[in-house]
Amino acid sequence: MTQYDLLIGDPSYSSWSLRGWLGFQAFGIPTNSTITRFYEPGFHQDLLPFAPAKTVPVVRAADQSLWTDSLTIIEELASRHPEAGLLPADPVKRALARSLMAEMHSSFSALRTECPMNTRLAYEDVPISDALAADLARIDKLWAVTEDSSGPWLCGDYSAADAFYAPVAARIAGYSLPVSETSKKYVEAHLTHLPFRQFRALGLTFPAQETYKRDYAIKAWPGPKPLVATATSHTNAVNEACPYSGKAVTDFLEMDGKVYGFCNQRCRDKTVNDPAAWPAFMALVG
Ligand SMILES: N[C@@H](CCC(=O)N[C@@H](CS)C(=O)NCC(=O)O)C(=O)O
Repeated sequence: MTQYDLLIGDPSYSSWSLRGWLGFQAFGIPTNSTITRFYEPGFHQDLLPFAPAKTVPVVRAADQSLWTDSLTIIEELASRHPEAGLLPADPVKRALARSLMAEMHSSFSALRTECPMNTRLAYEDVPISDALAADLARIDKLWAVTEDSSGPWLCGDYSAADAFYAPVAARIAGYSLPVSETSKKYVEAHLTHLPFRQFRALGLTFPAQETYKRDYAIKAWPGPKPLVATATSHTNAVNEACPYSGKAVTDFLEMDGKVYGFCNQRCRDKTVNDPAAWPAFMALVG
């Protein structure tokens, strides 16, 4: 039994949900996640068990505490699971991580409004307003800390600060926004980060919502090109148990001439969308 029930919005569009979801997924903390969709009648119904929350992400913990904001989710997880490494152990880096998260939480309104997250599509030739240019200049300044870091991340190892900036990276990639070479490398690190790819692959299992589409020239998504896999009606799978749940297989995909089974359609489809994003599936492929 998981200790946490997490409700998130559509993974293609819900940037705050990406932050909350990464707090669990990128740090190996199990959760029972449910996805709800905006602009659909079920949204308010799905929120009821989390009352009085009115936005996602939101968590109900086994102790019945309610975490109604992505910053609260990250801070609660960091307090309850210090071993998971959401925040750096080093006090100087931890203060930096917290400062970066707080600034993300309270700033960048031009970027948020003008470039809503949409990981289904990438655009080019997007107009840059003065306010957006100012947000991007500030982001370049903040992300310059990666020049002193041993790896690609903001505070040493991947931390909650990086989870917080994942949707910013998705927007910069998706709208081809002009940033420094250092920032480009940081965006690239997010695009290849497996939990980020998993969230995107999960989003692609839902139908697109037109309201998020913008009228700019479309280009290919700039992340790694997924391996080629297709859903199939063939049932001669190499595995009897689903790589994710261990349950009996009912839905199938074909890759490199072999058939693999899953215990439900969504898990099959998220794997079709980016097979290499899912280590449990790739372990089966060998
Ligand atoms: N500050 C909140 C913002 C949450 C938020 O605005 N979530 C959006 C989805 S990305 C939402 O639930 N919108 C639905 C609504 O406002 O009705 C957080 O960090 O979690």
